[in-house]
Amino acid sequence: MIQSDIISKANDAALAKLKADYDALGEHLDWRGIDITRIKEKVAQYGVAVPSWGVGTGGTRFARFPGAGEPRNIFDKLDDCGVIHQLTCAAPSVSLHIPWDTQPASDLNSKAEEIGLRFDAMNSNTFQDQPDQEHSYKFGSLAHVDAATRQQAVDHNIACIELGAQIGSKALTIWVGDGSNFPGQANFTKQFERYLDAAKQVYGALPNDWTLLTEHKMYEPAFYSTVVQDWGTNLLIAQQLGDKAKCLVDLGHHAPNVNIEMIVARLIQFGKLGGFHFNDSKYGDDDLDTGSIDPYRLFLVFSELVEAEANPDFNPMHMLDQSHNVTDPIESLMVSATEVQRAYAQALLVDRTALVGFQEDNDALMATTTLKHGFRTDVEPVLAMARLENGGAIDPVAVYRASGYRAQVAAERPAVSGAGGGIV
Ligand SMILES: [Mn+2]
Repeated sequence: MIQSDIISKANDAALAKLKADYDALGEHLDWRGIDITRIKEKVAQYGVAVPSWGVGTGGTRFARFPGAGEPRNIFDKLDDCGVIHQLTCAAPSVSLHIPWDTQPASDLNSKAEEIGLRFDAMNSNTFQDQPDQEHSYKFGSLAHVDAATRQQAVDHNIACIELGAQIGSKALTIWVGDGSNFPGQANFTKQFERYLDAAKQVYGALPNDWTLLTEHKMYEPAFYSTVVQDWGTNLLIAQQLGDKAKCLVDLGHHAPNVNIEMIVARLIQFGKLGGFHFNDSKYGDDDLDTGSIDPYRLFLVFSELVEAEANPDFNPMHMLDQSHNVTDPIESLMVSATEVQRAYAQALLVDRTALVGFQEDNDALMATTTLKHGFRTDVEPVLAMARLENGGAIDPVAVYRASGYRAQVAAERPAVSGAGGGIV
């Protein structure tokens, strides 16, 4: 963790400017009928989960270029996640990936308690083979033609639930790579029937207060067809399984130009939006940093979420899921957590009464201008003030760099090989 005097010294130096910016923004929002304190309080309570695998350098199927001080195990990863939350106060939970992070529950719990983090959704892995595994997932897992392979995948998912139940998790996220690479290779209908049958077995093992999140992805690793390829198939799964099954929307898992915010609205309308994986993309599922390509789309997604906030039962899970190939993962995740918070704050600023009026009057221009007014507002002083008051850093990246954390862990954690592809 970062020494508190490093944070307070940097905050002291930046405080006068922040106060001036915050007061100016407060006055501006006051003219718009918005109480800045209310926005700050909502932002301060907002948190996004960090994926344990995100603190390691990612890679592509061509290469991986690891950075210094790569985490060696889940305990190193939790240390890095602790730094992200310490400085941003926006990432209070970590999502584990099994079997990569498998450790005794008591050890995971004591480490999480030591650094002040909680555990978010569990993630199963049936898209690669483990050394001790009896049946290969080369041709699929939950939808495999072989019953024993399907059973192995079901058992693995149930083991994820059992570990998760001991560490305070309340959800299992399933993403499978099952699909095909050639027309005719798989029977679409039979393959999906096998998937549903296996998923029902996993669902049957779910505790009552848990959610099963299924994640769709258009393509990769199967490049001709994928079993859970889009939100339509995902919704069918959630409807078939039951009330505890909901859809997870990964922003990178759609065709280019797809209207993701509208998919979000549809899933909300029918009570089937379970959660998000935030990231950004330019062409395909390239897992770029959240908000780095299309922050307006992120804002539009949050605009739908803010509208749904009035329903007290609406509580989707929020997680970052992106691959860091050329940056320090801690820096990327800190910036991304802040970008998600920013989109939320901007969406809170939209005058929804005025927006409804313009929609009813078919005034397209004023409706879109009203919506965009939220996006155009620089909310950085609100975010920074929320961080400061929660004990974080006004400028997390600057404090992180000044702390020397990366050099310190690089001295303790041996360099790792760059061979092999990373998780993407
Ligand atoms: Mn994802």
